Amino acid sequence: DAIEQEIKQALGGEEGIISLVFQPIYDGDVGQIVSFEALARMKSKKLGVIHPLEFIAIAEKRQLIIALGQKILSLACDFITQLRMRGIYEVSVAVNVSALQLMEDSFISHIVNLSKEKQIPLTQLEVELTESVFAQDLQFIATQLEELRALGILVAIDDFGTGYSSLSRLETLPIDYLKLDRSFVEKLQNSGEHGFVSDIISLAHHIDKLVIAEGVETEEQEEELQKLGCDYMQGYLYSRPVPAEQALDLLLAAE
Ligand code: G
Ligand code: G
Ligand code: MN
Ligand code: NA
Repeated sequence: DAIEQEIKQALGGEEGIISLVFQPIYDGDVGQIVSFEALARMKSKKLGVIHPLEFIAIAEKRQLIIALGQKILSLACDFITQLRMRGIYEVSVAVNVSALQLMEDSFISHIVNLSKEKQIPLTQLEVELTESVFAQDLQFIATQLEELRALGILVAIDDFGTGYSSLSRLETLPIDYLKLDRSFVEKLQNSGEHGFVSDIISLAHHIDKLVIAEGVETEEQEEELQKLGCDYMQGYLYSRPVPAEQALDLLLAAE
C-alpha cells in the first residue's frame, strides 16, 4: 500500500520521510538530563504525517522492520555524534526496538558494525523493549540481552505494568530499567494508585532495577513520584519530544 511504498522510499535513501525526535529523561530530583528517548516520525508529501504505531505495524507486517529499525538506529547514532561534538559523553540515547528486531540473529552484529562505522561507543546507546518480548522465545531473548549488556548497552522495559511481564521474569532477564507506564502515573493524582506504584518501585529496587516514570504531566505527580523514590522522570511537564537542535538546547538549559 501507499505507506509501505513510502517506507521503501525512505529505506532507499530518500531523506526527510523518517526522522527522529527526542524526549529528555531527567534524574529523580529533575536536575539533569540523563538520557533522551528517540521517537520515530514519518511524514510524506503524499500522505502527510503517519503515526508511529501505524507505520511500525506496517513495517512489521511487510518484513521491513529490520531495515527500518536499522535506519532508526543509524539516525540515533547521528544524534549521539551531535552530543559528542558538544562534549556531552554522559547523556545516552534510548531507541525503541521491536521484538521482531531483537529476535533477528544479526541484530547484535549490526549494532557493533554501526558503532564502528559511526565511531561512537555503545555505552551511549540504550534500548527500550515492550513487554511483548516476553511472548517470544525467552531463552533467545535472554541471550540477546546478555550480548547487549556485554557491549555496555542498558536495556529498559517500556510501558511496564500493562502486559506480559512479571517481576519474577524481570529478575531472570538482564534488564536495567522499568518504565512505569503513564496510565499509572496519571492515576497518581487521585491517590488510588499510590500503593501500587509504591510497590512496583520498591520491588524493582529490590531486584536492582531502576524506575523511569513515563508521562509525568503535573507537579503533583512529580512530587509524589519523588516521595516514592522514583529514579528518573519523563513527560510533558519537562518537554515534549523535540527535534535534535531543540533537544541540544534543553541540555544547555538544564546545566
Ligand atoms: O512518539 P509517540 O507517542 O507518538 O509513539 C507512539 C508509539 O510508537 C510508542 O509506543 C513508541 O514506543 C512507538 N515508537 C516510536 N518510535 C518508535 C521506533 O523507533 N521503533 C519502534 N519499534 N516503536 C516506536
Ligand atoms: O510507548 P512509548 O513509551 O515508547 O511511547 C512514548 C510516547 O509517549 C511518545 O509518543 C510520547 O509522545 C508520549 N508521551 C511522552 N510524554 C508524555 C506525557 O507526558 N503525556 C502523554 N500523554 N504522552 C506522552
Ligand atoms: Mn518508549
Ligand atoms: Na512507554
